[in-house]
Amino acid sequence: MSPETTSRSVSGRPGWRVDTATSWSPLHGSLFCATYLDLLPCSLFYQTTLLLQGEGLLFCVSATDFIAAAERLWLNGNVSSTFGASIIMTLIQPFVTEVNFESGAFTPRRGVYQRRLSDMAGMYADRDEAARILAGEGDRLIYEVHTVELPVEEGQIPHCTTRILPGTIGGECHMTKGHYHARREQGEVYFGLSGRGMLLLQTADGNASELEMVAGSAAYVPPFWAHRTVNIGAEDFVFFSIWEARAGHDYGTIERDGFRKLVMLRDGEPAVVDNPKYG
Ligand code: M6P
Ligand code: ZN
Repeated sequence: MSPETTSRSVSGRPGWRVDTATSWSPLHGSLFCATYLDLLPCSLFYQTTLLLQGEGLLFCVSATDFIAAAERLWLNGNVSSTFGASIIMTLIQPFVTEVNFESGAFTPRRGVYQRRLSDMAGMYADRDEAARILAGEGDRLIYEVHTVELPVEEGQIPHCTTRILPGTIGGECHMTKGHYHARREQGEVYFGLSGRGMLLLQTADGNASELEMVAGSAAYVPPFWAHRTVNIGAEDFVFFSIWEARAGHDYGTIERDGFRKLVMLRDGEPAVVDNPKYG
């Protein structure tokens, strides 16, 4: 029996197409549902298949969604022992990126985003001073991130460089927004490329840590630790980061509570102090 096929685009994913083929399988009277996701721009390919008994519908846009849907069906007793699934993960071409240790720039240039003072004015302890700088000097660049773009899929390893410009806001050193991983059980590795920085870490249950970083420092961010980097020098602080694709960024918790510690610059030297507004 030749299956009926339908084709549709994936919202928010330009160029992606999903072809769905369904037919009644002669096996066990089950509904055979095959979903193919063809990621055209990168020549990527997923294939997911599932044998369902009785009524069932499975429509997935990623291998992760597929597993979640299959688990739900399994737990709800909608899938019998005829259940079978095969997933072919994304195959992408190997690539190399040249990294400029002073600027953090990637060649070839891939993704870049910038964060300015207006993106994070409320994160500095002295909000009045942040507002004064915005009104006078303008919207200062605080840091920029050079990224590679990879599918958000288990096994992929995103990596990027971050360049934090030197400077202070009300005496507090320029810093990144900072985040927990949405999946708290995922860690990360930072490698210092140039300048002088500090890595602030904390856990939800009260631990805090500060690690100084220079060119050549490899810092480990263990699972469950929120992390923020700070420029404590007079030059740009540039570092390289590597994490697991599905870790995700949870900014909301830090936006709400802040970090336990602040890094101030006093007579050109960093001082780590308690954040009076924490929590
Ligand atoms: C590091 C990594 C990135 C992060 C970047 C900027 O390079 O941890 O994942 O995006 O720093 O930090 P933030 O996302 O907290 O602004
Ligand atoms: Zn992270």
